[in-house]
Amino acid sequence: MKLPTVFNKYRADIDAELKSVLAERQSPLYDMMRYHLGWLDEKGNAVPNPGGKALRPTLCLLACEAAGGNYRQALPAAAAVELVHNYSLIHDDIQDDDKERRHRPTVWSIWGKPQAINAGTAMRILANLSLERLQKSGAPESKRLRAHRLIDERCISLIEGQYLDISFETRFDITADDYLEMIGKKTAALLSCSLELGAMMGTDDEAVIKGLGRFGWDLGIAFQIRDDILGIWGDEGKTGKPAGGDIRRKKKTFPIMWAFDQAKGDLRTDLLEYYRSGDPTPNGTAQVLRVLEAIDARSRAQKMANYYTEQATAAVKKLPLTASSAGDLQELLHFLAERDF
Ligand code: GRG
Repeated sequence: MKLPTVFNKYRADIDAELKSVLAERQSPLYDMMRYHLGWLDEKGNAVPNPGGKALRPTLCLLACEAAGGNYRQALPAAAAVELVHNYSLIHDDIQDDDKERRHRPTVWSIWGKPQAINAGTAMRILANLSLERLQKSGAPESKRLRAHRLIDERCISLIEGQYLDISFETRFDITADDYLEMIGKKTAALLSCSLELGAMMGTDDEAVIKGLGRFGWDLGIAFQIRDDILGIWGDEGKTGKPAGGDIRRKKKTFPIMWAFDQAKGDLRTDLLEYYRSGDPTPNGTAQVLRVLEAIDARSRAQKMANYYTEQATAAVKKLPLTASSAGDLQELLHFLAERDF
């Protein structure tokens, strides 16, 4: 499965904008960021590494065009959401003790946790400074302030979502609503924000801004459920994350939440035995995989992702969007809910 071509459409502009946000900053602190973003290797040499997919800035610029705007005006907002996303990844890798991301050692595993916290936190602040550039790209003051508020609100959601995610690791009573609240905050909030910001830069029509935000929310839920599927059954070579990693870390992802809801008798006993025990073992992982198979958790999770894909489509169907961008948004949505990496 390949990335849809829309990911290439704005990539050069996104990278150029991100590079210019970091341009005047020479301390090695910023080289940790450049490493994480895939521009440098750990010794500071330039490398041709794609880093991440740049999903959030792509959605931001697409939303701006879909709303009838010139995507260049939204570039500072696109860079801001990518910086927020990457800040959250640097901190998430520290919190989860993950040694690899995007097929490379994580920032903390090279420079240590204290310096990685510095790099992540400074990156979060750079997102605010990037938004300041909206002024130069022609956005009125009111929209710049609104963009700041929206980013701050969604960042708080992100952290609340991360809080819930970590607190769920030791709980066995997570309901579907609890799970949806957690992924709404952890994942959908920033994706929705990316589209809302782009739409705001493209139009004053509140129905379009809200509609694209809603699309982003539902897309975010579908995206996270697919991520949960990959976190258990994904191919390590493709995802860059260890197979079964979410089971070892005792994450309450969709399939596991569903298993706690559905598994009865011996299946439930096996599940509880693993999740109540101390250190995860390969046998324990196999035991959980058997339970998941018995209750058909994988197809149930995919059905749920497909449901949110349909909801996302419904959210934008009636909006007056530019036809080609609306088509690109649909293509992206389906890719995200069905991807294998
Ligand atoms: C603020 C510490 C802190 C955490 C916030 C967002 C988050 C919570 C943690 C990041 C890790 C995580 C599991 C996020 C969920 C969303 C997700 C699946 C991120 C991966 O996004 P991609 O696929 O990544 O867009 P690339 O590598 O392409 O940029």
